[in-house]
Amino acid sequence: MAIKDSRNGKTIREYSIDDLKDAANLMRGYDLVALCAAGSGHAGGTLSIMDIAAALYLRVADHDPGDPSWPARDRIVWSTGHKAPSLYLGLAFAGFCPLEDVVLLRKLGSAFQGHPHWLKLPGVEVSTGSLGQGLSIAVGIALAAKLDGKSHKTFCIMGDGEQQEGQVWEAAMEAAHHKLDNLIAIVDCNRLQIDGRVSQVMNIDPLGAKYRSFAWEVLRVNGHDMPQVVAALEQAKAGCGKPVVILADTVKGKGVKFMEDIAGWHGKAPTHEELIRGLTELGLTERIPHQRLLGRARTYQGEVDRRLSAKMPKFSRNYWWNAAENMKVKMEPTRKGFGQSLADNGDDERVVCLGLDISGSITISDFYTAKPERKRRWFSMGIAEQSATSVAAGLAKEGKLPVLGTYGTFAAARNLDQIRTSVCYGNFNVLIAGAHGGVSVGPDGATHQALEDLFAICSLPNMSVVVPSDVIETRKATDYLLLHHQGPKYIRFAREATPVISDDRTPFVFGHANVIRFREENPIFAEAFETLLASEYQNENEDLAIIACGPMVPEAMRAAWILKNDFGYESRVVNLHTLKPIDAATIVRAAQETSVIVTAEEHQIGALAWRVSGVITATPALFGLPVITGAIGVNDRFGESGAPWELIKEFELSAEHIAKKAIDLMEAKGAQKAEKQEHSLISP
Ligand SMILES: Cc1ncc(C[n+]2csc(CCOP(=O)(O)OP(=O)(O)O)c2C)c(N)n1
Repeated sequence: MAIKDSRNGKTIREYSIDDLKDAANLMRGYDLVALCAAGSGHAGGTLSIMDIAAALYLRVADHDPGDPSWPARDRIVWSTGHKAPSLYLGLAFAGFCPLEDVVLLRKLGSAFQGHPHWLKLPGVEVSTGSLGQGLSIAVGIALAAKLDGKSHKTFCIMGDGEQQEGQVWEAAMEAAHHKLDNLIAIVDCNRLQIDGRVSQVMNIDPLGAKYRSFAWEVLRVNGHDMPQVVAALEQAKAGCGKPVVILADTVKGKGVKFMEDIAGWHGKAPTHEELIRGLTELGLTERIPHQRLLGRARTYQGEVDRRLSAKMPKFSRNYWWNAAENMKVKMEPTRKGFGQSLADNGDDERVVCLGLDISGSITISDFYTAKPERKRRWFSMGIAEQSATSVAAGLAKEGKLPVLGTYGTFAAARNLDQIRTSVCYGNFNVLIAGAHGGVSVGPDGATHQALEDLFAICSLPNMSVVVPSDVIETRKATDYLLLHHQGPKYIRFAREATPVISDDRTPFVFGHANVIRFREENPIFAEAFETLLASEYQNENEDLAIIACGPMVPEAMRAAWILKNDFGYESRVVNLHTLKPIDAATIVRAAQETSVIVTAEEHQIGALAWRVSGVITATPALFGLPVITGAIGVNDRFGESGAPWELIKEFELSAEHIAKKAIDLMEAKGAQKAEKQEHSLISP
């Protein structure tokens, strides 16, 4: 059992227990370097699982680094996708990829995505990141092995917080029902998750008894005692006629004292100074060439910067955010406006908030932070988006005003049927926050970048949808949706700090767009523009309209500035913050009065673009009128790891791309006009 040459069955290298201990220690050191170079990632959970990763990849699993898809290999599924660096280091130490490449973790274009993607790196068995799915995939792989009469084993690594996902238990039932004695689950029981102790966020104990009652064999080990870990893995691999789960007691942040057992180190990377402290504790400052590795990461980053800069549309000057002496803008994350509103309005006894283990980051915990007495109306649901959605429907049924939120992908896709049937069909007053929308989530990568949520959500009858453009508008939108709007409602906001383009006086009327016009350059970006409620706006015969939502509104404004300054074009920027119900009148006016429309959304193209096109094509007043349209958005592609603003450039979502699209459309408009004139000259 080990790393093999599949051509002749020979073991490439034998690892003794001491070798494994040493490898695990080194892997911890390389992990810290990679996280430090990335500037983000998950220190706590990667350190807690490292002994198991070393034992599995270097001694217990049969696999061949020279032939990653060797059919007889054991399969290892990382359901706990955020521990990807431990997977990468397992592969690197086993020889699947160069060890020094792992330092490219989370960088744009790197094989070492924030969450594992099997199509990018040989040896990665499946793509994961949305918790709770891996055990089901492992059941499928194990079933296939049974069908094909193969004897390899399937391992599945999960977290203890992850046990809160209902799908884990569906898979556990399936594994026992189908007598999958070739399936071995491993749970990293470090007793912490994002919001705190697992026992407090959503108790999963007694975990062993639960698996036993599901007809699994249960082994319990100290996950940092290498002989115990190896013995348990080997015992499980030998088989016992049932699926086996190894519950490994571990310490989050293991090996680095200042990280150990601290929830705050869940999703945090060490600074350079912390890296050196960590490596010193691990006794690795001399053994790991950390400076050279960090240099390699910087060189790679330099190449990324050059490539992105080369692909950006060019104008007479650099119009990027805060690049000029004037037009300065303040940046603040839109999500903060959500928390501010919950803090402001939470005294209403009807308001109840549901925590989904990402509460600080999406600011939903601001509901009770300054007013602990509100905690009785705070329900921690653990990592269980589907059930929480239906629970919210139940609360609403009884007259409460429930609020729940998590990453947009998990708040609007994973639980879509629950939103559809429990919430929308019953027309309940549930406010769902799709946080961290768009590619600007950054280095977590594709699995965490909600790019399709608005398609499904906007299609649901009874649902209202708001995508506010900045932190202030997010607060106003939440104020309205929370207390005044009847029925299901979805608010989508971003993670990254984005330009603040409004103030308290700026109008926000649900269902009614704003028109924003560039007037003249100003020391303050927002003051260079005038914003009016669309229904109060008088036509100024602009050349084109840019219809945008969310943080693409500031980009559209910047595009209007570029278009005026470099090309003399006047643009009508429409902030279509309410996607549903859509402000058809404002769209129709923009089409009639400008005849050129660019849409801009941080989403797969269509949530905004097709809804706008739908209004245009269905409006009799526009029949036969030439309306030229173009769309800026993600073009039928999954997201990627990278820095937020890099991804805005990579996915062509910046003001520069909007301006370029507008120029192309203006050329088309000019060509159409010329053709018409020619026609009228020829045919008297
Ligand atoms: C479906 C889903 N919901 C939420 C998240 C966000 N998330 C990432 S890690 C994590 C906590 C995981 O806790 P645990 O399984 O205990 O892992 P560990 O503490 O060992 O890192 C959460 C909620 C996610 N990745 N997937």
